[in-house]
Amino acid sequence: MKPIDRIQETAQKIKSMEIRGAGRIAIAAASSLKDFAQSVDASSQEEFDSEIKHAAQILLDTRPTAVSLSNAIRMVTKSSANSLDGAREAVIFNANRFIENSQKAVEKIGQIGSRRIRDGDTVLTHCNSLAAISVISTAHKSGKHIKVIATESRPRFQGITTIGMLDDLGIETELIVDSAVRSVMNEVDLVVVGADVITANGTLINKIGTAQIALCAHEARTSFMVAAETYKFSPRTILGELVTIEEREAQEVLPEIHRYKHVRVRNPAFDVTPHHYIDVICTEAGAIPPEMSYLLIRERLGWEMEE
Ligand code: RI2
Repeated sequence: MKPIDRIQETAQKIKSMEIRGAGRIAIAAASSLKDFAQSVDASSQEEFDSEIKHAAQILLDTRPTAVSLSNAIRMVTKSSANSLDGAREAVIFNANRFIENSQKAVEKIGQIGSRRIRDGDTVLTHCNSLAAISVISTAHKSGKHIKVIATESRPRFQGITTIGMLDDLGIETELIVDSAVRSVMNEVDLVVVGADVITANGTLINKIGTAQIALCAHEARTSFMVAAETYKFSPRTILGELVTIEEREAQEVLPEIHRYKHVRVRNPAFDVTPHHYIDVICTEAGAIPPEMSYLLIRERLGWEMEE
């Protein structure tokens, strides 16, 4: 298979959600760019740079919301090399560093976030987030007895992946339909969710249904935690850019849609949770109030976003 075909293959897997989860798509993009840099033919640095740019664009065009993808690609392709070999090595080095840091970040988030879970707590989670599961599993491994309530997360049922992972770890779970969140909220001590994007003012963009859960938690005075690596924060929102919410195909919600003449299915994959419903964002750089997102972006992700 040609190097660019392997990029196309990874892009297709990200698009179809065979590879999914904001962190996992970022790692997949980094690792496929590394593989591409190692194998693509180029006779000059200019040619190599333009091949990498082309490959990066194919990966970027897969899913429009998760900023992890564009942050990962920016971090992996950034280089000040002035030779062909140097440019190749830079991509390989950056990709390895990104993947390693990202795995370490999930571990660190687990250590930080799990301090907020007490022995005997009931934790509610939505969708399937490795960062959120790290918080839960670290609490469990430290000997705290916890119960997890997981939503199904229609239409793609990522909640089933979550209960499978927690079950393998020996953690007791209860599965609920998404609309049962209010019915159980009074039994919940803490909600923990992941993030697809966090904006400069601490607004969260995450799996559809998250905003309703946050609203419920707020009304019930239940703590709401976001677990997110720092590369889930969006530098472009400092420049005023709005986050695009991915709208996926109708068949995910209603496979028999072709039977109806006057029905349109709406299938936004993500929704927007205002920062005042969020108690804390646990990152590998520490637990921060959402209002500190602007500073975190400046400090960790920089300003130069024009490229
Ligand atoms: P981690 C997922 O998106 C969910 O919205 C989840 O909360 C988020 O990515 C973060 O997941 P999707 O790919 O990076 O299922 O924490 O649409 O694993």
